[in-house]
Amino acid sequence: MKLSFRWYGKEDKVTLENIRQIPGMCSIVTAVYDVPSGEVWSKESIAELKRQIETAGLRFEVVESIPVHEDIKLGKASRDGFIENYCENIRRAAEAGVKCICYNFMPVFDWTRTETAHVLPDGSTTLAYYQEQVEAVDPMQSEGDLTLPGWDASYSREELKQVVAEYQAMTEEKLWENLEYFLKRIIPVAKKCNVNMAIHEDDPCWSIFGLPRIITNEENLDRFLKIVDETNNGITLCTGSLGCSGHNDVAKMAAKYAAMGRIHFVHMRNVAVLENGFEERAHLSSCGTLDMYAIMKALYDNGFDGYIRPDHGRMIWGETGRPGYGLYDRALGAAYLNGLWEAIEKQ
Ligand code: DNO
Repeated sequence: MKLSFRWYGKEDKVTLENIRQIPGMCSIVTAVYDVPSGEVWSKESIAELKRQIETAGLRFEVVESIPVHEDIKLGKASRDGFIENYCENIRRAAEAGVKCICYNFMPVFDWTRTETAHVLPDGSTTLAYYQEQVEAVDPMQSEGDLTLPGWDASYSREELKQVVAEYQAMTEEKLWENLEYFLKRIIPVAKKCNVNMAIHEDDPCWSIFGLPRIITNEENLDRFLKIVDETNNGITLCTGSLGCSGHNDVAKMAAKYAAMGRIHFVHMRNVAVLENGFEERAHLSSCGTLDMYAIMKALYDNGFDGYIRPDHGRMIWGETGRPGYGLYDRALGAAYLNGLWEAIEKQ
């Protein structure tokens, strides 16, 4: 495994120097964040990221994410231009040495939680999703204060209403068609540039606010991988996104897709699955529902050699910052993943 860590660029309170001191660290995971979805990233911005990262003694091999413009997901006539821009971003990232690009195909809303600072019994705070709170929210109606952490803050309320409305008539099958159209155009480019594309599962892995979501379970991942049956068309195995539904056997999926050589990136995080949703927990298996050892072992036994990063951490030791993306708990997660891997390797 190649240990990696997400960094949000110069504005991130967590510095590259902090990240470099985590044992075993190999690559930074980042993106050009100041360009709207659908546009081409300037070569200068990419080169500057690479320079900063390499100066800190790290590598820049993973991009998370190049966002997919809504017109592509909606299958609008304007999609071809956005797809061409997407391909150009793949080429530019590859030129800078990037090997893996994470993205998702969730309509409008990226990862969704209802609380960003839920207090756990030990006093740490975490991200949580409670179904009754989701049901109490109507993104089309609520005013002002409704911004959840994964959402694209660049939408105004009116724009959000409009784009959600455009999805009202969309079925899952139509979304599959639009995904197919996109993949058939980007994967040949990725292949030529020697970059692995790694789709991220929908988080949570079920429909929210009536919008279709399709990258949600084993059956659908099988279908996804067959659309373009090439190594470059792979996945980000996100244990928390899949594992928040009791229906997904994450260790089984890790084994299966690693054996196929189709997992290029792993997000490792533990969740406690509850009757009415889930809470993110510390990485340690006994802190949540997932068997982190079994997942790591499944990856190891099936020859996984891609990138892996500790996913969301809790806020501990008084740290404040971007929910899920503080330093301390993610660093504890990294140390735990190192420990699991070493033990499995030496067994
Ligand atoms: C949340 C992340 C996601 C992920 C995107 C990939 O913390 O895992 O926002 O980056 O879904 O496109």
